[in-house]
This record gives sequence, C-alpha cells and structure tokens, in this order.
Amino acid sequence: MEFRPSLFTFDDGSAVMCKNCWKRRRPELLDTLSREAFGITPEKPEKVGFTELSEDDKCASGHAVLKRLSVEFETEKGLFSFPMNLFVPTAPFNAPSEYPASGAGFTLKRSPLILLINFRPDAYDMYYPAEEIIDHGFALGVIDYQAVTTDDADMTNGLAAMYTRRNDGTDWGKIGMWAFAMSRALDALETLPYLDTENVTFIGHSRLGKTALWAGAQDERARFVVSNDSGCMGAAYERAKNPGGETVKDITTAFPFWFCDNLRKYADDAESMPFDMHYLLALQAPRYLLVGSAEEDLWADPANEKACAEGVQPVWDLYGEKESIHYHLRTGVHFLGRPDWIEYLSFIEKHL
Ligand code: GTR
Repeated sequence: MEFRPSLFTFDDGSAVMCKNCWKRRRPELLDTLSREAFGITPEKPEKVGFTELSEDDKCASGHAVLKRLSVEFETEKGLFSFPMNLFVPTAPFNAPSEYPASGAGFTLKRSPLILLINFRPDAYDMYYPAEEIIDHGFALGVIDYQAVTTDDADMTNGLAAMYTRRNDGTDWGKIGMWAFAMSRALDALETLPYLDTENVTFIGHSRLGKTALWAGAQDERARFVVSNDSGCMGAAYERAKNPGGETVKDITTAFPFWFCDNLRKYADDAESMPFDMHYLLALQAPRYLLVGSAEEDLWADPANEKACAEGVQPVWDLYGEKESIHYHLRTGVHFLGRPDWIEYLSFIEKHL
C-alpha cells in the first residue's frame, strides 16, 4: 500500500498511463473529493445573468471603471443573486472606442479577468492592490464570500438555503458554495465583450484559497488558479503534517461546515482518507497552477504545500508541460498582500 492514494491508479486498480487515461481519471478524483471532502455540487444553472447596479467612471484616477453588479441565476428554490464588484481598465484617452462605457468620455480596454473571492464587501480592500492590478492590464471581479452565504454552520441563509439537503454525508459545505459562486460569476461575465475570458484567473487566500482550488478543479475555464496560503484541505498534504501544521482533526473540529459531513470520518485517522490534497492540485492540470506560502505561516504547513505542488508535476508531464506549476514562498506571515500579487501578476502576464 502506498503512503498516499495514487493519482495514477484508477479506482478499479488499473494504471493511468497517458494523457487520454488521465481524462478518464479526472472524474474519479472529482467524485472522491465531492463525496468525501467538499460535498456534491448542484447542477450548473441553465442561465446566469447579471444586473448592473451602478458604475463609477472615476475609479483609480480614471484608469478604470468600477461596476457594481448583481449576479443572478435560478436555483432549485428560486432566483438567487449575489453582489460583485468589477474593475475594468479603461483604454488610454482618445484610443479607438471599441467598447464604449455608458458614462462616455472613456472606453473600456479588453482585459484578462481575475476573479477574487474575498473576505469583505469593500470595493477597495487590504487583500488586493486594485490600482496595481488594473495598471497591469487586468480586469478584476471581486466576490464578498459572505454575501453568498455566511461563514458558519447556518445552512438556512444565502445559497445554502437554495438547495435541498440529502443529509447523507455528501451535502456540500460552505467552501463548495463559495466555489459555485465563482463559477456563476464567470458564467455571467463570459458574455461581456470587453473581458478576455480565455485568460481567467481564480484566486483566493486561506479558506478562500481552498475555495479557489475547488472552483478551479471543477471549472476548467479558469486558465490560472492561484492558491494563497490555503494550507489544510487546500494545497498542503494532510498526511505527515509538519510541527504546527493544521490537521484534518483541527479543521473538522473548528470548521466542520466548510466541508461535507463525510470528512469528519477521517478526523482521527487522516491516513485512511481515500485521497490527499494532491488530488485537488492535480485537477488543475494541465492549466497554470500557482501555489503561494509564507515562511511564518506554519499553520498552513508551507513545506507540505511545496511538497504537494511539486508532487503533482507528473500529471503535467503527461501533457509535456514543464513550467505550468509555480510555487512561491515569501517571508512573513499568513496574508495575501502586494508582494504575493506582484509575484502572481508577473507569472500570469508571461503566460497570457
Ligand atoms: C484558520 C483555518 C485555516 C485557514 C484560516 C483562514 O483559522 O484553520 O484553515 O483557512 O483560518 O481562512 O484565514
């Protein structure tokens, strides 16, 4: 028995040898993570739309517009919506006006999209240097995670209330719901001509880094997936934790509602899990995967984030991709700040 479940062994025991086999292995990994970790995601809604609530054309000293949108879609129990802030860079003054914005006097520049799932509703916030991201030529969509559903055990508010629960251990947890919102935001934004949705990035920090990874695993439209300090049940292996690292027991005790109930079966015995977090990282292949850690963030177990990011390279090898996984370790503590963004933006820019 291998130390960790093998990425390259089908559930029936046969070997995954090539790129085509990997395409059949992928749904097995998704199924395992759905049933045992994050819960089963509802069907994609048929139609997703949005309403533009307001537009600020003086944002970032005129370098961008800030649109406040409401993303809307049908669920099992009726219409659901959540707010999103969308920054779109404007074209230089007097540039040809391909995508005129409603305010006139400026035009929107077609821009690759970064979708950030964030901790707060503020349109300017300490987790993202908005102007710098805009100046690098990116549009930025920001979702306030708790406007989707609250970060607690209450399954009766927001998106949590919109689908019937089966109570069989596989009902989705809050991470699954936040991840679902990221994909629905992308559904809505995909229709906008001024967004380059061939070059979409999903990004999140910490619990929202876990969320960005789970969203990227399920939604292959994200060409870049960034996990910042996602740690336990994110980018870090759960077996053989390093001293100070958060364990499955810790996380299912403090935050059981982030996951499906089945995960709790493994609280005292992570070794018996039918997966480890290389499943989650491998599901990003062959796209670009960026994993960031911070030296002092021992709770997230940087060494195990690095080992896991390196450990999945053989999946990218099937595609002949040698430079698509980017690991970065910076000094300091648990945070998504400017140095992290600069690292990610420069990597993404090189691969647009
Ligand atoms: C911690 C949690 C981590 C991490 C972090 C965060 O308390 O144990 O798994 O997600 O919260 O999201 O800031």
